[in-house]
Amino acid sequence: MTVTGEFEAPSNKNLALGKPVSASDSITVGGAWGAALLTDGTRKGTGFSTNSVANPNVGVSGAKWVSVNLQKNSVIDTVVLYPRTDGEVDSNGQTPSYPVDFEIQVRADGESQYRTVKQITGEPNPQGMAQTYAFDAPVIAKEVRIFVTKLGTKEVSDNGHRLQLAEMEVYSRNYPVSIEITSDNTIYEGEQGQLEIEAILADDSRINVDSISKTVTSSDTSVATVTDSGVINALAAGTTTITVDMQINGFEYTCSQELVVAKDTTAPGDVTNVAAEAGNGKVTITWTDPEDKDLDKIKIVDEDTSVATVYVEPGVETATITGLTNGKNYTFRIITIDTRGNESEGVLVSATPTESGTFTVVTIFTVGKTANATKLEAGKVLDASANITNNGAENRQVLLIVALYDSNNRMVNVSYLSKEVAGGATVNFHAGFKLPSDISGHKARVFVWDGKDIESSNMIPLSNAVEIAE
Ligand SMILES: [Ca+2]
Ligand SMILES: [Ca+2]
Repeated sequence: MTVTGEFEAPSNKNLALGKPVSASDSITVGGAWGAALLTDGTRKGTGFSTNSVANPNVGVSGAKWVSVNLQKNSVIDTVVLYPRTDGEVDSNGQTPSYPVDFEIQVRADGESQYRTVKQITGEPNPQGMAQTYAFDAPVIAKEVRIFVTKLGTKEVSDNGHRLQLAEMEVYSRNYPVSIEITSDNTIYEGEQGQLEIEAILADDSRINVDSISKTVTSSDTSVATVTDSGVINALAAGTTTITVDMQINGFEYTCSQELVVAKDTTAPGDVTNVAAEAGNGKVTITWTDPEDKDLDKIKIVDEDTSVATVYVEPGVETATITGLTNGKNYTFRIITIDTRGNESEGVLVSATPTESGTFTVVTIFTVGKTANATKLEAGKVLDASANITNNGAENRQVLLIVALYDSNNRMVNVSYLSKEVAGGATVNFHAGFKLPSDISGHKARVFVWDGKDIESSNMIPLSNAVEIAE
């Protein structure tokens, strides 16, 4: 048995045939001229024609153009233009109205601007012969436009110059032979991926064909689903086959790829730049998050498990742990967790909350005759006017202290007042002393200590310390 059939070679398919035509302007003369005649398959005789202009140098602003809409994104690399061959000639007996300076421009679906793929200047008279224009490389395009800035010679009997063509054809000479999925074939559970597809051309080069419409399916949608635009949602660990079916230039192409959805067992990186600042019954921890994209939470765990675990969202990079016991050393482990629950080893940080935030000290210093002094002066009298506020609710018996320290940080002079300060109250404390003749490396501090007198004080600071130095 003999089977005969006709196969159209992809490289010989005229993609413009029968497709809609638009133009800067065109004339219609029944049976002779009209825009539709540019793609009607008749390569001889009359065809498409613009109106006439007196000056053939129309430039960009007056450009004459004609465009074929291929109606879907296609892979193209060649345009063939057929001049009119109806016997009319110019004054030299040559073909009239064939463009001289022009660009071949293309536009893909969704693009607002045409882009130039070939520029032709000073095109010689075609003398009735078809002219082939091959691009440097194949492109994806839906519309193909001939954009003319200089028109050809005028027909003897015509009033002016026109753009006239008997036919326009568009080809994919270096045509797609097959398609291939080029995106990763492994994706983590819970993640989203984007399928990427390339066409392999007759000369083994490749072109990305993501912008050409396609049907994409997943053989096991419990493992991963995929949309026709190629968005993969990896749902559960396992294997599925992704199949792409697409039409390029009217021919069917298909390819499949096994996609592995893997469980993510890698924890995010640990936090960095960790610091802890102790407060009254609290510790404030700061850090820098790791860069991991799947970072879900920061978990702060007390190593003694005496404090409830705290969870912090990425980007916050700070947490204040409250309700802590003053004087007790706490060690916290700062752990990073990803969206799959993988936890990092963690980073340890320690701090001891103190009551130092119970009182607030605001002091104005006077040194000699200098009010609002900012530095000590040898032999002068230092006077500190301190406003001391009890931030707590309880009345407290405390020491209000002005102390002078030498360069070895030894207390060399001190004035203090033992006082009960009511909860919420502010007291003014005025104290001072004459500074020694040598004050190198000295500093004076104003602060609050726990206790009734210097001898019995446990020296636990209850306030900030205000300082003035040499
Ligand atoms: Ca035609
Ligand atoms: Ca991970």
